[in-house]
Amino acid sequence: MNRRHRFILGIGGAVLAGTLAFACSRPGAGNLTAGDAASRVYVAPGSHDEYYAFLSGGFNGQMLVYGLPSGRLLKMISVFSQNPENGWGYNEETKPMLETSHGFVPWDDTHHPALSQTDGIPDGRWLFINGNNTPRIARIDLTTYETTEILEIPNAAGGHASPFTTPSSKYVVSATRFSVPIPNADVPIESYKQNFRGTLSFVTADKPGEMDIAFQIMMPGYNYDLGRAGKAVSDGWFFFSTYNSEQAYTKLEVNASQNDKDFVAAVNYVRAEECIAAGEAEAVPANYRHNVVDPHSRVAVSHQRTSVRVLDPEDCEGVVYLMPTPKSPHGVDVDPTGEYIVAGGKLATVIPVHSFSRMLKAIEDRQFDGDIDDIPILKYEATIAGEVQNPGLGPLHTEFDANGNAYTSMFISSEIVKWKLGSWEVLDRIPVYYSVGHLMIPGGDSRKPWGQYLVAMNKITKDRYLPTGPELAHAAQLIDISGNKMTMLLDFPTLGEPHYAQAIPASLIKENSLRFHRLSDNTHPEAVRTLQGGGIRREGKRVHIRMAAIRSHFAPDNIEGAQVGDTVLFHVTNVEQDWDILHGFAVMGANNSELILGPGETRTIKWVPRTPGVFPFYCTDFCSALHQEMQGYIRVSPAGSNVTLKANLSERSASQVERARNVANAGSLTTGGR
Ligand code: RUQ
Ligand code: CUA
Repeated sequence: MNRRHRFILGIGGAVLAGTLAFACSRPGAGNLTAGDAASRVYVAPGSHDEYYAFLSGGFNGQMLVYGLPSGRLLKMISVFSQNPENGWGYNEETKPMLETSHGFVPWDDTHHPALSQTDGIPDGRWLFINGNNTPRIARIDLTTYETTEILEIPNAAGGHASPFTTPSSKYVVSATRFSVPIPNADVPIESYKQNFRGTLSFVTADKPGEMDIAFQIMMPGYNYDLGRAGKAVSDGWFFFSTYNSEQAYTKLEVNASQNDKDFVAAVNYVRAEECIAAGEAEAVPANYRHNVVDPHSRVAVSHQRTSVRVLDPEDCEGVVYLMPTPKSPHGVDVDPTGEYIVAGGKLATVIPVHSFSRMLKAIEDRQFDGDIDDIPILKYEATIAGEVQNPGLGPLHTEFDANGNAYTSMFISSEIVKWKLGSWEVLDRIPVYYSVGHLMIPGGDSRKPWGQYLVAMNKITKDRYLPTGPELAHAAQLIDISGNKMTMLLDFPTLGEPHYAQAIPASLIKENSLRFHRLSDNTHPEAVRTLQGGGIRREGKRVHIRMAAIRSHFAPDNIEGAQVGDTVLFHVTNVEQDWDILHGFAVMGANNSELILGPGETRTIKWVPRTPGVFPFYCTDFCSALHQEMQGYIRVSPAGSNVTLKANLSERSASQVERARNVANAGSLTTGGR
């Protein structure tokens, strides 16, 4: 038995013997790469990748930017987790971004990146990402590759089916994974059936800085797993998968796997808008935060919100229907035409595909099988378009190419299966290593797939890389889907657990990338614009130091008069106006991280010195040949001392500064004012 087979036995312990026979007899297992795979992912030194790929960071709470086809990691964008690498959530400007109704929450679990869309096609303006644990949605601006806005989702617990955008980016959504008492209350857990409910939140997304809950729809107390907007023919609808229609609250592994079918909830959000306009929604008290970065000062503010509009389907006929779907569905995906709604029943032996036009007809003909909380249940036979037979085991997620093909990830049998929309026949399959969760095709969730590549995001890594102890990097794999047969091109390790990803041709967005922040637009109240612009002042027990950073100097760089018991705030401005010239700032003993300062940006670090002495600070980003000279001292005296407050400002003339900068730059590339 080879390693792969042993592995399948390991993970599939609960799976029947027939399963194993199937997995072991598949042709092609072990055929890792085809002929010229290396040259197809080779991006020569100095050349750029064809695609930006955005992979969520899972339990690291961040977003990762990769180039495809090389699989090179380009950046980690800080979102929900504090990041000492750049001071996100440590510096005073960004701390408000991590405020929630539970206080400061410096971590979350990111799952599903969603590119903004225009007319159902990714447009690369923004990227949205959900926080799964303390439900939140963040907006990342794809000119700065920074998080600019975070909205907390009230009346929810576990923001898993999120954010997934509508074709015009009018809304992104968040459905509660865990049903809870709404509003949350101290009730016995055994009262689940009476007291626990779910919510589907529609969040306005097309106005940067103004994200808000447009409305929530109250739902039965199930678990809501994933969602996709309708598009083209089904524009105006949203589809959510649910499981645990058993409403179990203990040992869900068994108790939530009883029913033969759970549901895909089809939500007509245009109808919801009508009902709300007619006054059918109720304004319910809620406590949640909206955090937003001011684009000019780059200082974040956290706003408290106190109410949310909730719509009960009882008061809005036609807003939600339930489509029975086998069995504990996970993914729900809509094909590029908007006609087919594909579910991934983790425990199902087929891939069920619903038809949007049949669904409309079934609604018209009232082909119902009763209702739940006034939500009609449609007859399975009335909405189903077809079932893919023998696709493999553990279907989870489906994406599409531009030629009418669908690709589904199979968790248990560790493979990607390609099948035809309409005829439902399996066309090809390729093993992946191991236990694939999501897959991603650039544009493969949109009206216009770019196709070409598929990324499999595998949950288990085992022997794919050099071992690094019990915890291994996660294993993504790049597959060429441009031909009839899929070909494995590349393994590339990822950080955290990248559940899902998005990708867009680099040519569409790379020119939008910002090179520096204009100092003249910097409205930060403590910004300095020149080397002489800094200073020091005392406000009671707070000492404010305004400081400029430039190659290769801080101004001021000698500070005296701070005392034990003071809170010292270093407001540092990087006064460079040049691409990729960053400075850092760190002071010894700070219970904090460093600062990293983009060109033209002001950041503040808070330091509470505990003992008298002289403490160095220095630049942490190797900015020039004289980077090691970029340092200074702050003197701290005992409380009540009479040492006067003093900060030396640069006495260097402009020409001296210029000379120092030329020395610093000697031999390195500068990019001028491009
Ligand atoms: S999930 S492996 Cu968090 Cu999207 Cu499906
Ligand atoms: Cu500035 Cu190193």
